[in-house]
Amino acid sequence: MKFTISAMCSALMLPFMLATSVLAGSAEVVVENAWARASIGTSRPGAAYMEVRNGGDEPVTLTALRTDLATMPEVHRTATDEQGVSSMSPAGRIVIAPSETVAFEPGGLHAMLMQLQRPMKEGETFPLTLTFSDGGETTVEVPILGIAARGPKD
Ligand SMILES: [Cu+2]
Repeated sequence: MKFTISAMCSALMLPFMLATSVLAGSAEVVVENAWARASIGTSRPGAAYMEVRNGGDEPVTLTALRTDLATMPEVHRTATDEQGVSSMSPAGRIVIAPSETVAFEPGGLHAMLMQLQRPMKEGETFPLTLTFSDGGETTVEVPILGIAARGPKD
């Protein structure tokens, strides 16, 4: 699955720069292989995974997430310490270098979907919007897989 972006936001905010910014920055970001696991109800947060590729020739910075599925979506990073105990915390801004792909995957970066507004049901999809520091946004439609899924190709 492949989704391309709308750079409408940056175009609206910077009309006078349009001539030079049309194919720059977050407009060159492509989100691929997005997926999420079904949830049991809404009491626990959900998580979504994807690959975010910067096809441009300048760094882009992912600053925030937005979705109608969850009131508080946030980029988290899971880390495992020497004792094998894993924990997760907000990852902050994610800088993606030119031509680089950042993977959101189980055990690493993930889109934490806190305060779910409805259960995540297998077979359904939800829109997830990635917001970048240059004002651009990318919205991807995330398919919800089974509760035990480990990736989009399982
Ligand atoms: Cu998390």
